[in-house]
Amino acid sequence: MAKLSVEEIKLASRNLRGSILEELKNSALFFTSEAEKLLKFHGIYEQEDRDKRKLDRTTDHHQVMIRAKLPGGQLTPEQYLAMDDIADNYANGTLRITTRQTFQLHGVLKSELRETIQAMNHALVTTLGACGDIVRNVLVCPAPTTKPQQQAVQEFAFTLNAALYPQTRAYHQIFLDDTQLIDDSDIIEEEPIYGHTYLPRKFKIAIAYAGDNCVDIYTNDVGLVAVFDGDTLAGFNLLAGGGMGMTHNNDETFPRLADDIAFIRPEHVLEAVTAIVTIHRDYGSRENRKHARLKYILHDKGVDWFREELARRVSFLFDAPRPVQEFEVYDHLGWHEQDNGQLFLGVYVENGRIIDRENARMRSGLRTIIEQFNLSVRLTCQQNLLLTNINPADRPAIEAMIADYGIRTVEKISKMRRNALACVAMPTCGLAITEAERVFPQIISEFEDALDSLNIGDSAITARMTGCPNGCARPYVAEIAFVGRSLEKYTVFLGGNPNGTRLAKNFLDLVHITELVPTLTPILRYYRDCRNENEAFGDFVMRVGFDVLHALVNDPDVKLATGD
Ligand code: SRM
Ligand code: SF4
Repeated sequence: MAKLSVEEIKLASRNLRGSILEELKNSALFFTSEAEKLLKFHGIYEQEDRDKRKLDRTTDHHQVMIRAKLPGGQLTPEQYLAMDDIADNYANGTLRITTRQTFQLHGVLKSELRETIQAMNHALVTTLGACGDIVRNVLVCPAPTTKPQQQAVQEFAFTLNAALYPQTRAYHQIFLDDTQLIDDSDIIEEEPIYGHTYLPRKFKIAIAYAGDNCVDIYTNDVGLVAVFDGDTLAGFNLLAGGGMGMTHNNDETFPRLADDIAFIRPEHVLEAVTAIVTIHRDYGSRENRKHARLKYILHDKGVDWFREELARRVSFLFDAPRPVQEFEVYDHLGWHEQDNGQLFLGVYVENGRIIDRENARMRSGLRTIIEQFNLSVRLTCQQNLLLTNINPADRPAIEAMIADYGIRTVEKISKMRRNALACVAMPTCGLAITEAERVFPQIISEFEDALDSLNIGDSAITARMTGCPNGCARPYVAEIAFVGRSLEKYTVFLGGNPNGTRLAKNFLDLVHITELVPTLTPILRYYRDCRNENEAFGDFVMRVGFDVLHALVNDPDVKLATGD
């Protein structure tokens, strides 16, 4: 039988039901490919442990990854502790903070999938819409605030999440409600925004405060940049058409930064964003999934067309985007005062993996601190975590516990490590061509050695690594990026800027993992000698140009205007 397209599967699925329920009841170790496609909408990816598969091809190694949907990355202490329990009871004993402010669990078995989802929902953590062709987790700057106007900005993550939530009861019926295991084929809910085939592809929204790009706003399908008049929230600069994913050797796919579209008032946010979602629904390609993101509509039809189409779909007039201050990126790590007299502590989590290792028991440490001091948690888009609402009197005790558990404080790591991001890649990601999360700490150590030997160890260069070109760690806005290309080889991108507002460019292809840092070391030396005052590495790269840098890489002794 011919394989169904994703569009056909969605259409026939009765609002994302398909055969998931029947398949959950059978004893097969994995799902059919149709069910697997629908499971994504429920926040579930079927995967295989690729390490185990390599070692033993005679045994089945299927498992699932589950992604929570946590607007703004916010968790109560109870929710954090529940997720920590679930990681032990059903998953691989780790919690993985994603680049979009939420948690993933890896290694859950099909036979325990329903129980796992139920345990999460019991803690009021849903997974519906965390993946799939739908609006994903809505990002917002996680820094805690009690200022009403700043809170209002953060609230939009919840408002948008609720308004763009799918109406289907499939999730509830399949995973949660034991009394409803009935044939519900006649019950098809209205999906007023999505329709029965949902969106052509995923759709991502982020909210930032003007001046702080901690959410990488320009890489989202829709970005909202909060603009203040004094203390009052005046409205938002609306951005559209950002995205990172590309495919090697396919020029029709490319990373793209969002365009500045308009300035809109707070009361118009919901209407404007919903209208953009419907533009994607109606104009996104249903034939070619590689060309189905909103960014390609903007690229193909142009920003003027997009503005006109948006104007046709909303009931208000919008203004031109307002000029705002330049972005910086605050990672919110370390100790900070909240504006209510309490403190928050940003904890660095290497590549987002909360795990107990021999000399650093981060998972146990965080669990104990959160439990003992009843701390709420916020996850960040840099894969870190904020412990919030800390009584200042508890600070010494928390500091002592952090030290006892071997958790590194931000003062103890280099600026380069602090800024680094890597995607999950091996062994769970089915699309990974190379390693990322598991090797990047070592690559950063090599960078640290190289920078130290050049006496520029305090350089805050932003470096990111992904195991394939899909761009899950947003590599194409980093100053240095390594993107998995073939076995142990990477494409090197250079030239993004520290505030995430410029795309990096393809600098070198097929560089072996052992050669990544040695290849770039002559450029780091040249940077040390020839940079302007306070010039960032990415800005330097763009100023001197790739021709010069290629010459340097080909012959590190080439005569350039260097100091040594
Ligand atoms: Fe991603 C697919 C992991 C953020 C672009 N991403 C995947 C899958 C599900 C692989 C798959 O389809 O089988 C990965 C699961 C790996 C695993 O084992 O856990 C995966 N993506 C991740 C996470 C966990 C990376 C991380 O290390 O944190 C991030 C989860 C975010 C979340 O909580 O929702 C993650 N993915 C991103 C981002 C960054 C962002 O959104 O800010 C991007 C680039 C932005 C964008 O969407 O353009 C991104 N992921 C992709 C793509 C390429 C999409 C495209 O337009 O071409 C894929 C492949 C696909 O969808 O076909 C993908
Ligand atoms: Fe997997 Fe590629 Fe995303 Fe990394 S960038 S998690 S390898 S899909």
